[in-house]
Amino acid sequence: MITNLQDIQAKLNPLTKDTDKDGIKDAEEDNDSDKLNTKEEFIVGTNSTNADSDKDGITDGEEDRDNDKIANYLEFELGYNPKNSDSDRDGLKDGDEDFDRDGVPNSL
Ligand SMILES: [Ca+2]
Ligand SMILES: [Ca+2]
Ligand SMILES: [Ca+2]
Ligand SMILES: [Ca+2]
Repeated sequence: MITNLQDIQAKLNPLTKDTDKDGIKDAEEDNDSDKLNTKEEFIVGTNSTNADSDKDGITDGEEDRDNDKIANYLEFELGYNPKNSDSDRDGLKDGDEDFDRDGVPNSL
């Protein structure tokens, strides 16, 4: 049996090389400058060579795939799940969580 994680890692395996030899692995490259690297685009399900995969004028990084008021690229930065509006399943949406505990929700 193959788990989702193993599946993802297997597909990413070829991306561990550094094709353009700039010191950044292919998986970490952001080829289309949409704030998501290749690995992140793979996780979100967007095109790593197109900054606006669905052509709606919003770049893949700025899209909010799970409608939790946090842009995809920020979800990765904060360690949230870009495909789950409540990553820690505590009933509070990621955008309503207060990551840095400054009394202001993430989305503001
Ligand atoms: Ca993209
Ligand atoms: Ca878009
Ligand atoms: Ca989320
Ligand atoms: Ca939560």
